[in-house]
Amino acid sequence: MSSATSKSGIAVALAVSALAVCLAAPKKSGSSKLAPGSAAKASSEGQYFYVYTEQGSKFNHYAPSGWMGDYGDLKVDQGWKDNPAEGKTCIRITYSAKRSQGAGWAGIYWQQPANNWGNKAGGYDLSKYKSVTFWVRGGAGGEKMGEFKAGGISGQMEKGDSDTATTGPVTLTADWKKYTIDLAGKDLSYIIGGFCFAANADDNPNGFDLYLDEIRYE
Ligand SMILES: [Ca+2]
Repeated sequence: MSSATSKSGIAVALAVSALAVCLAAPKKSGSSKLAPGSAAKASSEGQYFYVYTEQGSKFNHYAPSGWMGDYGDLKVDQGWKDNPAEGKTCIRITYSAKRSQGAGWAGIYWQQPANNWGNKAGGYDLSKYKSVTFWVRGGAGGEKMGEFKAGGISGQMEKGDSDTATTGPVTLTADWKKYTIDLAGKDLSYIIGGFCFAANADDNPNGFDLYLDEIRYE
């Protein structure tokens, strides 16, 4: 991810983030089984395309393999059991802000297949989905994220993402909140970078704990 790409993405997203980011109360997934013979609607698993729902779930797509910037400042636990948004586990990402690689920022791309920076075939056609949503909270509240993003890997040998959308800067709360990135009008025909977050050390000099859950295309 070049800084130029990232900054232009943030600038565009700032204009729409007020509309695109909506907050909602947590809801537990209930069974919504349809009676036999009713209209052929997707099951609760089928209507969503998950980046992450639970540790080891067969519904997970993409791998949190694309560590960027000060990757030595990051730790990832995909099976954090304390206070997930839904189910039994969420993701905890710890950022130390120690500038291990001298970049002053760090982030992670969820990729398909793992470590795909556009240098190998992969990805998914997500054209039928209208948004990507996720639950997020900070360990203390007040953590400043540079952005959360879908797509945006530019591609090297093969091809990169067909489009991108971002929240722009987000300040976290200690309580779970659901964010929605509107994907209307986006070309989602080839997405190798299903989800991404990035934050910088200047905004978070003491680092942070970041929790994510139920990252999915809807
Ligand atoms: Ca979960």
